Amino acid sequence: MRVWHCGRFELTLSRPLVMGIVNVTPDSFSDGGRWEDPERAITRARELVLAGADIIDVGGESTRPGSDEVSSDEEARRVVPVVHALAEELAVPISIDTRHADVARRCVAAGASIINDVSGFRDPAMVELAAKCDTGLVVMHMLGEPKTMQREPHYRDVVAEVREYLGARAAVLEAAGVTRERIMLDPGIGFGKATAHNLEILRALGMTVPDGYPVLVGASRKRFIGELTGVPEPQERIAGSVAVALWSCAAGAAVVRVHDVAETVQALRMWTALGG
Ligand code: HH2
Repeated sequence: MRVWHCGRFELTLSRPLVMGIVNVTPDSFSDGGRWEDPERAITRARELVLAGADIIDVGGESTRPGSDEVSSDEEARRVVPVVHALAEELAVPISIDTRHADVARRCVAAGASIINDVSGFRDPAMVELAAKCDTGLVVMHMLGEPKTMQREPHYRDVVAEVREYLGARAAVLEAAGVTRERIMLDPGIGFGKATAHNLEILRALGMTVPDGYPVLVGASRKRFIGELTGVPEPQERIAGSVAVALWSCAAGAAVVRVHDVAETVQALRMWTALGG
């Protein structure tokens, strides 16, 4: 049985897992400002677990296209109390969505069981931290930086380039002493990718990572869904997001990262009942 080792949690990957998003930010693209207050963030996480989330992903910096980087101190101020409270209270692993080693370190000390780094552990300090702790790791592909990544992203072969990048990042982590059972790879939907690139990735999902690694897909409410369906408001892209989550699971995704947990869990339960 395949497992994902995440600190004190051993997650079985026999069915797709649902990672519920809690953005403790003023400016996230689809829910900025809604859960910024720590008490509201904690209440939101409780709701997502009741709705069936297997993992809670806490973020304190928006990485939407064009966003500015937040200082580590400000990011930590937003997320550490929330991670601490949730890790104490909830029976599911808490993931910290950060590209800053200092923030990740403080969150792991506060009880986080997963480090989710959208910059793919490019920072050597992140690799060092990963080697020192025992958390699960989400290693994502991003072309460039959030500030500029959507300025005409260009690839020779997006699927091959994402796979090469993710394989190289996993090799760096493993050379530093990280075991493979801790690693989850993510092609990074919308991170330096035009709509056509996102579609190519989703159509060939299994080819975007080297053999043997589990895949996480985060497509929830993203811009390409709005573009393809003509829905400008991110909060109104739920059906499109559920469709992409189901597609991803059918294509072998081990984890889907979503805002709308109840709807995704309901759809996945039907899909499983039908033999998916
Ligand atoms: N997408 C976002 C943030 N973190 N992490 C992973 N592993 N994969 C993703 O696709 C991913 C991610 C962007 O979504 P969101 O958190 O809702 O928005 P924002 O960055 O504006 O806070």
